[in-house]
Amino acid sequence: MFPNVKFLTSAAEARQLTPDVGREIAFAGRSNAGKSTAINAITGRSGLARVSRTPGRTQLINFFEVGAGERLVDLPGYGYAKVPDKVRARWTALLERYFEERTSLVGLVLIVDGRRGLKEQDVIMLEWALRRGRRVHVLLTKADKLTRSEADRVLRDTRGACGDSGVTVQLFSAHAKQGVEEARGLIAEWLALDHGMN
Ligand SMILES: Nc1nc2c(ncn2[C@@H]2O[C@H](COP(=O)(O)OP(=O)(O)O)[C@@H](O)[C@H]2O)c(=O)[nH]1
Ligand SMILES: [Mg+2]
Repeated sequence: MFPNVKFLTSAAEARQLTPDVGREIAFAGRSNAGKSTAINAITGRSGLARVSRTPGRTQLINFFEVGAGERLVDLPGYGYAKVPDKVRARWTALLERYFEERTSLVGLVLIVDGRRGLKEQDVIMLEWALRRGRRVHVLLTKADKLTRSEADRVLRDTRGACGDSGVTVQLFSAHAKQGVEEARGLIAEWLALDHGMN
């Protein structure tokens, strides 16, 4: 739990990012994958990141402080078909630059709908993070919607797709409170690491 979590600021462009000091962990995923719900469950604050019924609306990078110099970052969802090409291109550039330049970024929590599995854009995010030495952990969400064998299969397939990259994968359900402690523990561990980038 992160009982002292508080909203810091939103950024629509690179110059609005919070100062690049301390440590932060980014959350990314396709629109509707369950990112806001996962952030709320992990922090233990139900209203923190809004759970949207209209995917693709949140086009901002939202920063939350969980401790002194420690942040969780809610990146805009991707994969939403109705976003105009120009908007999409601008966001791709901002996110790529964020992953390229952000020295306080220790790791990426990639939110993937367990019913869909890893998609091309998820792999792109994962590769942007890995390229600059960040840790990556995948949450396969909505596990409560999967049968045991479906859950086993998506876990195995996702781990297989990640190969020996060091990426870790777990099943997660905010609704069934499955895997929440595991995700929290990992985040606390990443925030405590001396990653030597700044
Ligand atoms: N069954 C189930 N539904 C979930 C879970 N997490 C999120 N959802 C639903 O998935 C939809 C999208 O969730 P949201 O957190 O807004 O996704 P985001 O667009 O990635 O931020 C909402 O209707 C949520 O209620 C879960 O663990 N189980
Ligand atoms: Mg959201």
